[in-house]
Amino acid sequence: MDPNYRPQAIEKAVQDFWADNKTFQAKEDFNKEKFFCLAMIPYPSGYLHVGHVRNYTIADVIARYQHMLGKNVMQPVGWDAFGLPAENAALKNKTAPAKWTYANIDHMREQLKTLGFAYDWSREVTTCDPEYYKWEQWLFLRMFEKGLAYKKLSAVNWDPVDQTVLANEQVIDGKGWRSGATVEKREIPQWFLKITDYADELIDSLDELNEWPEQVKTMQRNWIGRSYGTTIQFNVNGYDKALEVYTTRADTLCGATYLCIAPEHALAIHAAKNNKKLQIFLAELKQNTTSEADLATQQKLGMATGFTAKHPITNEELPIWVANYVLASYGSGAVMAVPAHDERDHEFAKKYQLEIKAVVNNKDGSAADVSDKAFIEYGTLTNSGIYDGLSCEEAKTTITKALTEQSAGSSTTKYRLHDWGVSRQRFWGAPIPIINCDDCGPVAVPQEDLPICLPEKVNFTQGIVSLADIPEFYKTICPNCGKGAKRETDTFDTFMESSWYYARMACADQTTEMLDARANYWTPVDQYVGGIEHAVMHLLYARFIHKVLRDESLINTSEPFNRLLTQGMVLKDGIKMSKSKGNTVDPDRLVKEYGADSVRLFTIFTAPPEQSLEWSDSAFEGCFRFLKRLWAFGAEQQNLFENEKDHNVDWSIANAVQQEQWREINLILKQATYDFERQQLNTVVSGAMKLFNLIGKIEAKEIANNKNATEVNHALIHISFRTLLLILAPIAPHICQKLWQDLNFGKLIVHTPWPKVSEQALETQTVSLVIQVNGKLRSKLVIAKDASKEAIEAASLDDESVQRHTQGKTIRKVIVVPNKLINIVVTD
Ligand code: ANZ
Ligand code: ZN
Repeated sequence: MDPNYRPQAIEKAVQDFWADNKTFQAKEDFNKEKFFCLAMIPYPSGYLHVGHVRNYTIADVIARYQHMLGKNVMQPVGWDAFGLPAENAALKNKTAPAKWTYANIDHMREQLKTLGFAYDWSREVTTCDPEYYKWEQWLFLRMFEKGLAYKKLSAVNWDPVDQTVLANEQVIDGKGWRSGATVEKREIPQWFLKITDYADELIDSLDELNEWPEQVKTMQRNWIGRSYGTTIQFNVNGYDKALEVYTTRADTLCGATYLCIAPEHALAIHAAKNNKKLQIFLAELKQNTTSEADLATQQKLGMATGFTAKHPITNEELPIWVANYVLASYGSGAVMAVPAHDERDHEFAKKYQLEIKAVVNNKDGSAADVSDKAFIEYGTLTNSGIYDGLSCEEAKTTITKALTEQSAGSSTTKYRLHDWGVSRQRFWGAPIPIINCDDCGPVAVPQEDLPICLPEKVNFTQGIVSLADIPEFYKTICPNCGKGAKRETDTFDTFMESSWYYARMACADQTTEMLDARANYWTPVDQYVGGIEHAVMHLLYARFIHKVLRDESLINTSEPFNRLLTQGMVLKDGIKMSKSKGNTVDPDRLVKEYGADSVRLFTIFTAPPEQSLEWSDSAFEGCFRFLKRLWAFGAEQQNLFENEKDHNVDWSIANAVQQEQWREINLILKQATYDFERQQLNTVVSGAMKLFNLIGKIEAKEIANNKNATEVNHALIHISFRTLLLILAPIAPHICQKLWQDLNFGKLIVHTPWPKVSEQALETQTVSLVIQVNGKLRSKLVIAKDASKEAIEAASLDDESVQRHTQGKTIRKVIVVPNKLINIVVTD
């Protein structure tokens, strides 16, 4: 064996070996427990960055470990290939988005291959492939038929100069990214999926996802935002419709001193008809494009509408205001304002000098001070007539009941979640398979006409293109009445493609159905790995689509991902590595120079998977050196490994030191197994390094006149090196595989069963004692815990370094402090 570690040659040979043996091609096998391991597939931006490498390495380590547990593992890969960057690149380079995308995929595929991931390449999916999105269009039509997909007017960002719709990320500080023109909101008909039909299930079944990070589940719960409250109808003077408000604090009803409506509310628009000032105010608010999060903190603005409404309990007249802090899209777009007990209302009431009326006392019955800020806690009611003295909880139920009896309200559940808008006015996406007919409305494309393909020859040299610019694409006839009609020119949101690729990977070659029985065999994904930035949208949409697939009888489970790992970011000097910051490290160069195993080892060793990883050149070098030493040791001891076959060691002939080493090997193995299970992969590497140090301490040379000791040492070296290779194989698979083969351990390390911990070894009771000579530390003694005093004395006097200090001297006394130390007292 070459004593020098040459990762390039080793890795190439091992990768070829896996490919020739089709090692990672998965087959459905009902006799084995399946394990579907998947990392969120990449967007083919053109190059692999360190963040990708980390993501895919973590997943690969888990997949390989599961292989060794004897499971039937499938780890596929694919490309989330639609999206905006391809269009931007097309404009810039004057090439078609497809050409750019496929070239990137080819390049990145080769990059992935150099990292030695255990992928089943036969299941690769590419979401911009018509064979893929055909089934997405098909599923959409099933949803359309069921009423789960519908069209409604919805606002988009409109660039008045470029005459085009912009994606949110193309709007920079309210201006179009290319034209610089002020972006307007426009209402156009768009497609929506009724995810709200599944809101309750999406929230309730989070409780069953025991192997998801709590943080992700909390983010999903907040996103869905279920709240239990009361809707109350207020009769408006001089207006024929009651004003409906939604409140989670019906108990504070008697403290409502005015009502507030969103600027988009029908009553606001009605009131503005004969009110110029209000008209101008509404127009101003419309300009304001703040996000929902900022709305809560921005400065409160409002204007009275001139309308009033009757309080359902006190019969008082409450003024109705328009306010910028009321969202049109939540609840009914109207609130009853209780400035004494709601912070936003308090701020608003102070600003516009509206009445503040406290109706909740402190828990002890004393009056709450609401002069400076709202009292938002629960207590007991006051100033509320017959409800005085009730606790807030009791009052909520009692008041809601009273309102229900008066037909002035009812209890309701509200969600923050909206239906999923899937229309995009972009070119590079899957076409929505609908034909718009003036007479028949939106009509489904006949199934036999699927897929509706994106046109291939598109001229990107003149500027932004959308399907609405391509008559060859949209001109068609209505399948229903045969009249001339127009194809839908919107394309799907790219979250559509990423919502079901995991299922398609189980049967990627299926041409006659979306999913077949193999999807039921492989799904749910047992382990999903990806970034926390996908905690909500991608993971929520995929959970939704999975439930739709279930209700369409295409799949027989309710959740797509059993266990979720969200890996941390890769940082350099404390900031996120990114192209825009110019602080990236090129994984390609590292692989070429040091080999994939060093890159993988560094990635896993430097931080626990869920935490951020700080890039360090020196730590990286350290990983490379470790592998170099590992290789050199294997080469150096090649003879020993080749001749040492039998590990049926008789441990009773082993001495205490050897027994202790045997125990340590098993302890390390036990810890590593535990760490793999709890996915604390960094400490697996520390364990491997510890084990390697231990091996280095075992004497490989023949021990004179002690055949037993020599034999046991050889067996120990053999067993511990074997264990080390097995532990490390998922992380640095190439070097471990090559050593495994070259040192005659076997053929495929990934097919080797995970080593068993010897419980007997763990029970071996030894103690470690310090040996002093005249009070000075001279050596250490490992000995059986139950060794007699005489045996301890004899063993310590036998110790080599002790003898150096006792030679030629008279031994006066040997003091043994049990489990601690031995002190040998000598005089000249
Ligand atoms: C009266 C009240 C009194 C309220 C009080 C709170 C405290 P969650 O829990 O998030 O569902 N609200 C209702 N619709 C709104 C809208 N479209 N825009 C802004 N705020 C709206 O929040 C429900 C509460 O948020 C409701 O309860 C309402 O204010 C407000 F002491 O009603 B509350
Ligand atoms: Zn028609």
